[in-house]
Amino acid sequence: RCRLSQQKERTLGIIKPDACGKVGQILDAIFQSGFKITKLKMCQLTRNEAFEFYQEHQGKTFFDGLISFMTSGPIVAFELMGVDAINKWREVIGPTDSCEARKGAPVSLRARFGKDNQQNACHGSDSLASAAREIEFFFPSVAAVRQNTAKLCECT
Ligand code: RTP
Ligand code: MG
Repeated sequence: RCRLSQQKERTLGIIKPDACGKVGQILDAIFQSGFKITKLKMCQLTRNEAFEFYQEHQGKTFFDGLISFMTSGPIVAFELMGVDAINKWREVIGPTDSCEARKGAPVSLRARFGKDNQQNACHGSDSLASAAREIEFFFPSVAAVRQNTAKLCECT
C-alpha cells in the first residue's frame, strides 16, 4: 500500500573560503546527516556577486568585512535535498558565531571548522524564499540562462 511520504525541501549551502581545506570532512558530515547533494560547484565570488548574494545585509556594520571575506578565496556551493532541509542544515552548521557554537553546539560545523563570528565555515539559507533565491543565484535555471544568452546576443 502507498504511504504518504514527507515533503522534501531544497536548501543552499556554502563552504566559505576559511573552510575550503575541510571540504572532505564537511561533505562527509553532510552525508552523515542524511542530506542528498543534488548540485555542487566550486567557484570564487567577485565583489559584485558577493554584493548581490548578501544584499539583505547592505548597510550593516559587518557588510564590508563580509564581502572581503567571502571574495578572499574559493568557496563550494551546493544544493541539499531532504525532509525539513532548510532548518536541519542550519542546525547542522550551528550558531552564527563559531566561538558561541563551540560553547553551545560543539559538534556543529561552525564549532568544528569556523573561527569567529565572521569566519564561520558555512552558510545556510534561512527560509523557503531565500533558499529559492540562493539556489537560482548559484545554479540558474535553463530558462534564465537562455534569457541571459539572448541578452548577450542582443548586445553583440
Ligand atoms: P549565513 O547567512 O552565512 O548562513 O549566516 P547567518 O544567517 O547565521 O548569519 P547572518 O546574520 O545572515 O550573517 C551573514 C554572515 O555575515 C557574517 N557576520 N559577521 N562581524 C559580525 O558581527 C558578523 N555578523 C555576521 C558571518 O559570516 C555571517 O555568517
Ligand atoms: Mg543569513
